[in-house]
Amino acid sequence: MRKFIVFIFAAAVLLMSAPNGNALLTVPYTVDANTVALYHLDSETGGVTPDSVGNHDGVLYGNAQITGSGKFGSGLALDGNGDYVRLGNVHQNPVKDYTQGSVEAWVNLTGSPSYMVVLGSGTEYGNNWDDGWFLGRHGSYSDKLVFMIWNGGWNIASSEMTLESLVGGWHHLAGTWGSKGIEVWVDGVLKGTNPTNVAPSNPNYTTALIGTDSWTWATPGTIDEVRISDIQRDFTATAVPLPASLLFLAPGLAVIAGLRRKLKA
Ligand SMILES: [Ca+2]
Ligand SMILES: [Ca+2]
Repeated sequence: MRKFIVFIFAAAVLLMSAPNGNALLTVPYTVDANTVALYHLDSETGGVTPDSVGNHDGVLYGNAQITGSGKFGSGLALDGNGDYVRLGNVHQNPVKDYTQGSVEAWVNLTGSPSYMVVLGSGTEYGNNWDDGWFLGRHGSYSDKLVFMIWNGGWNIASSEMTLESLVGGWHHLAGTWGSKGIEVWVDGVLKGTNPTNVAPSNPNYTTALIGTDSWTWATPGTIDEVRISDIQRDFTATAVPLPASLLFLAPGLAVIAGLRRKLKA
């Protein structure tokens, strides 16, 4: 009997510390205190898709459309040529902390062009000057997925993963900047860090863009669940504590075991 109780207790402890994956990557996000903008990309009205925070709705351009095949519900389908969503400057109106941040999206790529931007910011589409963040591939630098921050030049964190390895199927891509340096994440794994603690140099950038940048470097595929935050998010697959009520399982099972012994006796 004592051995049984020890076993149940050990099982309960094991359950409590078991890695359940990052719950943040298994369900759509909800707005929290650090959410600057959040796009579920589930709907659009008159070519405008809502920002769940409510300050910066996105405007669809080109053949961009909301289709039923998103990561969560519907998503944003882009044909890789002239399709994108314009968000405006999400760090103004109201002013948000720009010294640190995170940008992220779910992406199901249908191709892997040499120059491709999932999330970018800077001047207007077609004006050929990025001065914010860049999550994608810059063919002049490498064939890898990178996250870059502009501050008089690009500060690059490389995932060391080719875009080709990410084509087909959903992947969660994220970049962060701040005291932890510049980070690039893929599917809840930190793939690369540049230790430079630097923020984008222009808080008055013209616009953030989904699926492209000012150079019109387009992402072909479907994008979903775009979130911009004013902290460095941690996307690590972390243990999710079980409810404390499960602690009572151990003595409960022990009591049941005791009753069975008594019945047998
Ligand atoms: Ca969605
Ligand atoms: Ca198009």
